[in-house]
Amino acid sequence: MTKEKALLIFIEFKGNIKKEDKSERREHSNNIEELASLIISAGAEIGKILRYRQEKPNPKYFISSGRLDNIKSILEEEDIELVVFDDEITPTQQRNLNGKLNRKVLDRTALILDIFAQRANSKEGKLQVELAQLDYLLPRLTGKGIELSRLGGGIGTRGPGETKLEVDRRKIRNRIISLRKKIDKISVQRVTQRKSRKNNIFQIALVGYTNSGKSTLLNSLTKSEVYVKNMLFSTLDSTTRKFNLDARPEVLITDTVGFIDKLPHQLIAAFKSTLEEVRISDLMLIVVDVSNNNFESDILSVKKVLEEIDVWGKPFFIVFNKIDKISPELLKRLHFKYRNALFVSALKGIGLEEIKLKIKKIIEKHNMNIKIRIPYSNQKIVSFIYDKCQVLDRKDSENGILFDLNIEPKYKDQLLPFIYNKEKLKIS
Ligand SMILES: Nc1nc2c(ncn2[C@@H]2O[C@H](COP(=O)(O)OP(=O)(O)OP(=O)(O)O)[C@@H](O)[C@H]2O)c(=O)[nH]1
Ligand SMILES: [Mg+2]
Repeated sequence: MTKEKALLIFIEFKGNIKKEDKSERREHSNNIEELASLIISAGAEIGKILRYRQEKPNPKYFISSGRLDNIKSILEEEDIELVVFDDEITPTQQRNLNGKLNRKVLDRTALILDIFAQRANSKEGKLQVELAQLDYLLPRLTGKGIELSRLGGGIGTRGPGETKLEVDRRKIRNRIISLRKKIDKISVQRVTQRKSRKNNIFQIALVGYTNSGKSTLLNSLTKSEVYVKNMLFSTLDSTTRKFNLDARPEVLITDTVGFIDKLPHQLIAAFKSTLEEVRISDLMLIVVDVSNNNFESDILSVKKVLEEIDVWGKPFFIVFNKIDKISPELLKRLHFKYRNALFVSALKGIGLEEIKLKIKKIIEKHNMNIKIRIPYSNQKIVSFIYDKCQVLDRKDSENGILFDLNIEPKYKDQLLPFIYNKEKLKIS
């Protein structure tokens, strides 16, 4: 199948840029690269890139109307069938542009939704993407039906939304309600499954910008084979693996969907249950692609999403990944600037031991250290200790077994009666 050719339109609004600010300019060129990767990840190719500056969005067409004729002739000359804007355009602007250019016109949100629609594999992933797409489509429906449908298939018309294009608003609303119900049901099943997992686990979530190397890191740390690709949003579903750390409690690590700047709110809402894995985690590893010039603004975008899903404030540390791609000088500077972060290459296996060590320390800090004495007659509690706690030391004395333990705070009450000497006062 031949690829759709896209015209990428990137508009800088004068209000947002300082004229001679180089770092801002660099950020903008990076944004163009990102939009281009989104288009390629969606399966199209870049026909042409247009970059404009304008005072503010035109209410009717988003872009200044004087440019439309020029754009129209470019579309014809270059045989381009798709127009993509980096910003979110309103349903009215989208309709007006469709009419004027006679091409499919998409914004960044539609593009991201399309990529998600192509990647969704699991039942839950598909339902979530359909929900997000319908949420996006609903305000874009006109009484006459949708302009997109008469412009054929391809990007922006694909996925679960496709067959729904002709149905009316009421039907779509009903479908949205039914999708929410289905997603909630799966989510409840997952909670039950989670409860049945042993409850003495420490859960870690890998979070970060898309393509930062989360799945690669999961694979290297747990010797798994999760799908990895140099493409945006290769992972949509969460994968949880056991992390052999020789620590108590047992550690699980979860890889999940990546974030991006201006991640559509419809997707965040629809992926609530997938993102639940992040919410229930005890620790987040924020994975950052340090070889990307824009990595500092990537961290801010990730923080924004974490705030939006209400998990900012949870313990985390930053893992700067792909250090094999940067110069030793930059690495040195970053070490100096980010003293608490770790610097790794998930691909080359550099720095993985440091990650393990840091996690172990965090778990130990999260736990409590206690010394107890158990009478020989109480075998039940001895088995409990070996099952649930980390035994640092054991001595058999005349009056019972002396344990030096690292325990999770939740087991404190069960072990409290056995604490000996002054520690007893401190802990209670
Ligand atoms: N050079 C280099 N490349 C890496 C490293 N880690 C990951 N990559 C590459 O970066 C690309 C993205 O890796 P993934 O692990 O799929 O990234 P991700 O964060 O899971 O991405 P999404 O699931 O799309 O959000 C792949 O081509 C990896 O091979 C690294 O340490 N060094
Ligand atoms: Mg991934």
